[in-house]
Amino acid sequence: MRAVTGIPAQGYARRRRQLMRMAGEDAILVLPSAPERIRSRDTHYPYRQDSDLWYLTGFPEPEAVLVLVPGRRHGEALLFCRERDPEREGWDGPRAGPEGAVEAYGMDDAYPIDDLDEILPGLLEGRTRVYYHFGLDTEFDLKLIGWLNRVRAQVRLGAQPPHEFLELGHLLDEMRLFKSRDELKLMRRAARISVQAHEAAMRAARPGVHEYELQAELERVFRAADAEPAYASIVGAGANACVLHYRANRGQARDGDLVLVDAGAEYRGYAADITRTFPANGRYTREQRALHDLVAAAQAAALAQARPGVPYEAGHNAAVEALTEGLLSLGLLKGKLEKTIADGGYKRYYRHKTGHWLGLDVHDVGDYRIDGESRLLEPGMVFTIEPGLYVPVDDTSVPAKWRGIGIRIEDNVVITQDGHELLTEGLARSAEEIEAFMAAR
Ligand SMILES: [Mn+2]
Repeated sequence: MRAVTGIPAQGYARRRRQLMRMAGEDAILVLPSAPERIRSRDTHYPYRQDSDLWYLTGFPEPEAVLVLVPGRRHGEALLFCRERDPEREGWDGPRAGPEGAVEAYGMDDAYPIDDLDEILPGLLEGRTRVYYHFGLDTEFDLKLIGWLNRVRAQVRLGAQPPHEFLELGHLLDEMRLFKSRDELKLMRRAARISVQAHEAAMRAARPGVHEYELQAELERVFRAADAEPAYASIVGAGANACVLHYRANRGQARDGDLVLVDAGAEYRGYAADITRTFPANGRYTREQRALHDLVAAAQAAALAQARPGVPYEAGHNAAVEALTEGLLSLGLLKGKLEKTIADGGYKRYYRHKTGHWLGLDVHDVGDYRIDGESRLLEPGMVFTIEPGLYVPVDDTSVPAKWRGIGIRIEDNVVITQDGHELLTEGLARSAEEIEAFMAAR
């Protein structure tokens, strides 16, 4: 059996060693797989491995637990997983089994998941600190407490139970924030697939098209490239574009409507996250064009801040300033620039932040602020830049021609040694480029 993860086995081993080094010799780290979730009665949602477990093993199966025991002489990286079972495998597909976990996934040792109860208390005994992600999986939290209590019950016989419990994310989130060369290869692939998907949606756009038809175009391209949606694809025509997490995708684009598409592929666990807003008929109206140009200018202003040493928040601040300036000059807002920014007047049309970390999770892990201050950008950080403007359809404070226009432009960047690389390069972005692309379909 062969692991299909996109990262060489040594890459996972290196991550595990780094994590164990940070945790220290007297620690133990416990990482359960994501639980399977029932969709209805006896059918499940498509299974998605827990991002942390995936990051450290590339192991795709449910009912698994990774236990890292730094410095343990008989093996540091242990995986508990389902045993081979020809009868079950006939229904659900092949399992690695403990043998495969060692051979294909490079574990030091592996055991049947059913032995966890018996073995884990012994592994906890003598360790000072437990790293674990508390509160994510209540059922597993209780099991872990049970195993700890089993060790505690042996104290009079000389057992030493752990007495420090630490949030695993303190160590792991920081590692995941900085993408390696192997990870960036997968993220470029996810981005490229997503670019092609957005192009397919633009090609299929026309007055009268249903939102779900465009969703089908996007997801056809994802699946054809061995990828899947990294999150529920958003396809919002007309005023539906103003609903930030619109998911119904049942509306129909009329002639003259814009269509906002926020969709990204997940490839080997890594997400892309792209938004484009294009006219169903291929041509922006004057007002749509004015707002699209403004959002594009805000995105360019934020992108100019994407380089090492600059505070992460500088991008958002630059976008807010550009948007506010533009809204004032178009007459959608009234007042002075500084005051409209300071008192948040712009939030009437721009309610969200300008981006987020991107990786195994679409809203990836990692602190945005450290000791109350925006952290500085460093090479290897990947994030989105996604300013937008949304004029509510019932906003009577502005002329009717502006109402119901929602626009967002979102791209993905990685910080490099001397600036940034745009992962989503090549997809028509400005109003001009989008009109040209749609005219040439
Ligand atoms: Mn996003």
